[in-house]
Amino acid sequence: MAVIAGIEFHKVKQPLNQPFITVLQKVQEREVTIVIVRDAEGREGYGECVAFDTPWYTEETVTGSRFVMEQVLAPLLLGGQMEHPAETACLFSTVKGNHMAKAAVEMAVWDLFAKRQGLPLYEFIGGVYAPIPAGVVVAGEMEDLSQNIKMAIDSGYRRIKLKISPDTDVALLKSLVAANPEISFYADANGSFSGRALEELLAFDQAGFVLIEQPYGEHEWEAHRIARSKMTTPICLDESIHSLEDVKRMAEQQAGDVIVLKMGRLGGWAETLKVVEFCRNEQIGMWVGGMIEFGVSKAHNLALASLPEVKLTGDFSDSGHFWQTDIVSPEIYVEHGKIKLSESPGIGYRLNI
Ligand code: OSB
Ligand code: MG
Repeated sequence: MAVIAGIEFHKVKQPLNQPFITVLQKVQEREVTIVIVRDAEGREGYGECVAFDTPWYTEETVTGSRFVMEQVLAPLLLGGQMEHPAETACLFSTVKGNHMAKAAVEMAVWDLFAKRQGLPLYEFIGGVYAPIPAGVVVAGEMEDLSQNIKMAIDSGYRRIKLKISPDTDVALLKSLVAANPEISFYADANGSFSGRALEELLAFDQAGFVLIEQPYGEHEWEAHRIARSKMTTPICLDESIHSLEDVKRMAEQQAGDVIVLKMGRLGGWAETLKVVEFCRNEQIGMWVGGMIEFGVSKAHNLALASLPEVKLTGDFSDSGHFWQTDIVSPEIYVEHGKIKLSESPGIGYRLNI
């Protein structure tokens, strides 16, 4: 039994080393909220809220999620007796939506419980100790594309995700993919083929991508079903997947082959673990997505990627990719294309804020 005796929120804001450009937004600076929960013995658990400044990726925002965490979720959490961190999601069940806010608080509680048991988080959730393959998203200026790919490869990355849209030069991408046969390339459209002719998407089918992520809008199930039936490249859904129900819908409607796990979008550890179990049983491919996040969120993501069912390489760049200095120590770093799991209790990283 544990009591959550305290909760704190800290603003973290840093410029990115390089702008991160998608069809949805150009991100040059990142603000997140770090959540710290405490038990009666003074142990701490850490979470990170990955909502953006404005609602361009999901409806949530930094300001709105901070309000929900502080004024709505914290009172539901504080003071109650808990036997398992999965109970957090039950405490929040009367609050609609706000998945990123819920996930951040939940993450902190799961970290705290793992630390109470003296277990690394990956072990607490049933993961396996193994180096996690790194993956980077090249999303800078178009004219720097070849150079950025080369730099990623030189840094040891063997999985590279490129952002695509109907305006992308397919021939250029094809040649870059063909020139680097040792690299797994993913393509992410962030819904940009919405309302466009199917042929525009089909032009990317023979480009050599391992998968194409979210060609259409989050609610465009039928468009995804049609694309999947016409393409050989697997379709992967990101923005469409907010819950286990959405994954079931994808399976029923044959609207995709693979999903991106993002704890913030799914509402936290409890829902994410249900999704992982469903996907394992249905043989739906999974990988862990990134949110231009700091080390706290990344450490939770690394634990998630340690589950043997999560077989595809995720968006795992090192601390230095986005940040001058990360907020965790030690920093997260990539060695020979892999990231080591921390064996310290909980997320296994100290917080420097
Ligand atoms: O669509 O996967 C996405 C970042 C922010 C919002 C949405 C997405 C992304 C990324 C991952 O592409 C970037 C990363 O953190 O490595
Ligand atoms: Mg995506």
